[in-house]
Amino acid sequence: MNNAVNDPTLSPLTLFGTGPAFDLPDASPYVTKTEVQLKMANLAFTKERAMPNASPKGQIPFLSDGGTLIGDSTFIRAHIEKTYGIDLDHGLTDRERAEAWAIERMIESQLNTSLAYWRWLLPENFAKGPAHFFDGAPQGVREAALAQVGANLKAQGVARHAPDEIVDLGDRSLRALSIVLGDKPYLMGDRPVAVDATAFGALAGIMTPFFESGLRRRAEGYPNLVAYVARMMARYFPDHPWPAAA
Ligand SMILES: N[C@@H](CCC(=O)N[C@@H](CS)C(=O)NCC(=O)O)C(=O)O
Repeated sequence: MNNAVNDPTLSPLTLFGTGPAFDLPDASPYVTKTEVQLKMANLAFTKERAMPNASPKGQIPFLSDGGTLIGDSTFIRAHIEKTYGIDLDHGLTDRERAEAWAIERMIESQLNTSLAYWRWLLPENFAKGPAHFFDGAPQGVREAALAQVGANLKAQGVARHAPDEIVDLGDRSLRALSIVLGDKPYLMGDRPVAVDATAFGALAGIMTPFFESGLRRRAEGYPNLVAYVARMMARYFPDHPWPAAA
């Protein structure tokens, strides 16, 4: 799939990600974020599968805009806003923009590391999920990738805690999101803005019925977050099957 990066027959905007997996529109919360932001921006794009090593930053997502590659979801957002004159936070005050940025940083620096922990370092989740990224790869690649993710999560800090501590820390972010959302349809009000894409990617990734985890159970304890994920799924991925909110 990597050679798709240079395929001139692709439309000017091509998003490279993992593709649908784990009962999600994309396995990666970051790819989901970017995919939703491209939809929010009303930009036509195609989506292709790629491995992280095809990306300029060694991670997915990355975007090709007429052959120029942009890596990292936050820089992709900045690129599309600047290049196409779009403001994904249109209508927000400076203070609301600052709050949205702080919420996004909480999700990506904290909640997503907990998501990754349960997916990769809980053996039964790894076996049914990420292990299959390496089906067909030479012997030893799967084990090396798992060791690398484990080392990354230890360096980041999350994997130094006990499992119940990781759930408790993740729950603090879930609770914060639930309180910020309140009874509004979207995090910052009546309309979805950029941070909703980030939150949706993370929360759907945590709540997918595909994986069992203590974090998923905590997330399911926030009815407004459950309804929010269902609302975002119906809006941006209307054809994707997803459990209806109670
Ligand atoms: N800061 C990056 C994070 C992206 C990220 O963590 N992507 C993961 C998949 S969910 C990845 O490509 N991991 C492979 C690696 O780090 O080697 C962004 O916002 O795009």
